[in-house]
Amino acid sequence: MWITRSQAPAADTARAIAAAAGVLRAAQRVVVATGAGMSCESGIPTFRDALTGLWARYDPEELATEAAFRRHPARVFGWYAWRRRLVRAATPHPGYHALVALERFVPELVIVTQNVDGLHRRAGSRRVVELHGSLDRFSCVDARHPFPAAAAPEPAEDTECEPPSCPECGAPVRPDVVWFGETLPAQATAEAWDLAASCQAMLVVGTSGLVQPAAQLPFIARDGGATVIEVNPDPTDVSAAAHIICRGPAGVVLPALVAALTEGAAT
Ligand code: BV8
Repeated sequence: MWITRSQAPAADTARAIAAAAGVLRAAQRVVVATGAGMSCESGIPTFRDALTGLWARYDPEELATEAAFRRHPARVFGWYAWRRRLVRAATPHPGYHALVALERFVPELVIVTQNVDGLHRRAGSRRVVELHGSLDRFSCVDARHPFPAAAAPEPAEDTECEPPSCPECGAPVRPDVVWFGETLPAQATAEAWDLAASCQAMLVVGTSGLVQPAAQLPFIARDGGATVIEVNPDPTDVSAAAHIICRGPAGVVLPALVAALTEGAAT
């Protein structure tokens, strides 16, 4: 694992990383809670930044809700097709690979993500809990009959795109993501809440902590006695729950964390 001088974290962040490594070294179960900030060094805009170009004039609730899809199915389906194309063109940055490497140092490591881009799995992380669904799955909007992703239209340019119809019931097909006002998948939620309440350490990477109920996880972990470690270049609503704060980008801090654990293991 190499770190160039320009990528070396600032002194106080280096101290925070050393402290975080100490906590991770002693932990049996570690949860890594990630948000859109984890993906942006791979060129995937954060949720709010995804409202650019054709989509700039809409607010999230106008694109990521069932009501918006029923009102403007081609606009919403087109937005998701655009985001799928962005994700397909992206590659996991060193921070993702560092989380895969971290599995060697921790008996049990689980990623709990708000992201729908599938990059953790693509990087090779073994246990990933997707709280808000995935861009790679589809189902019809009424009965949620599964629909093969390979049959989902994907226009080459940023344009509105009519969703296909469900072969079983004829209803329009939607991406299998959790829209605002929709409840999270029951199994993923139960697993995430259980893991948060029983882990010894939680790494919170790249989330503003604004979207509920996912934003509760760091506080559940803290109340459960875990050490909460935030990785984010900016302060957030989660910072209040954090014991250790690593102010820096995921693509720099996470490799530095693994380097500290590797050095520690060598001495
Ligand atoms: C629900 C999938 C039951 C779709 C998404 C209580 C109070 C207030 C509001 C509510 C509440 N309960 C429910 C709500 C409503 C709502 C909500 O929370 N609204 C917010 C906006 C106030 N929640 C819901 O609707 C949830 N459902 O509660 O159901 C219910 C039902 C009806 C009525 C009541 C309750 C469903 C929420 C899920 C919505 N779906 N995604 C899609 O992607 O299209 S949310 C989506 O946006 C993402 O999945 C993610 O969760 C969120 C974006 O947040 P972040 O990931 O945190 O990203 P953000 O851009 O905000 O921040 C990026 C961070 O990264 C920043 O801090 C930045 O500094 C940092 N960063 C930048 N670069 C880097 C970095 N960090 C590290 N490295 C870097 N390089």
